[in-house]
Amino acid sequence: MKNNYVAMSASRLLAALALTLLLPTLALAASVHFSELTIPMHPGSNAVAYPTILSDQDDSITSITSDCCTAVELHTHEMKDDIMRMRRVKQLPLSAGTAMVFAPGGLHIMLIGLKNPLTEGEKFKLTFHFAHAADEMVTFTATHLHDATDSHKHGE
Ligand SMILES: [Cu+2]
Repeated sequence: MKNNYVAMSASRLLAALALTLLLPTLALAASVHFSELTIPMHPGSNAVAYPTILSDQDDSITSITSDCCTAVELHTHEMKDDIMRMRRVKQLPLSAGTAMVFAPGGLHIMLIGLKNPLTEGEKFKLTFHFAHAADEMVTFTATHLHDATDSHKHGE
């Protein structure tokens, strides 16, 4: 049992090392990197995604398209008259080397009018369009979140 654990740690260390060695290569291969590609399970006909996006160059996201729903919009939140409201962001600037972090209560991608109800493990292909970089098709997966920290309302 103990030996097993040690062996697993060693292979994890090797995997981490391999990833570190690979990263510079990946950075050259693509100019925009995406992570946190999950869509929290959510009742209703809308869904949200909170990716992290890192661009190698100054750029901006001009639109996002998908055939999974009626529309895909970039939203942020702002306080107005003590009420938190969603505001649509038409164009999202990305600074070279600075990760754009989407998060509940802040920036989010909204999938409006899902064609089918959200099911766990379902894949969503979203195509990001940029001012400079080439279009990037990214796959998100619907995932059940165990902590209910998302108090964000996405009805209607
Ligand atoms: Cu929203």
